[in-house]
Amino acid sequence: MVERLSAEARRTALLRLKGWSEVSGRDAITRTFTFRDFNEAFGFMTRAALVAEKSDHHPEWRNVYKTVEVVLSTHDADGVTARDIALAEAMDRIAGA
Ligand code: H2B
Repeated sequence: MVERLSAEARRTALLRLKGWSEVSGRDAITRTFTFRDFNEAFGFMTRAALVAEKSDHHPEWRNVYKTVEVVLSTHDADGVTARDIALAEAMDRIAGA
């Protein structure tokens, strides 16, 4: 079982993750990615899904045309853990951010 990050550790991690912020009222982080078109947005989701499945850590996300709204939280820990930070970093890399 992974441990939830302390508020301090989460803040430090978020300083490195540009574009990501805390979800209000919930221990989770969020970022909305905007691409040029649906094709790019879905390509991002496809590649991120492979990373998620391989690491057995899955996003909550919503796609509307060229935007992908992502919320990351570790359900087993009921909060943000190092797994969410690692997936956020992988998503940023995939998006070329
Ligand atoms: N994804 C996320 N975001 N949080 C989890 O706690 C989680 C997961 N747990 N993916 C995994 C799957 C768990 O349910 C399986 C059984 O390993």
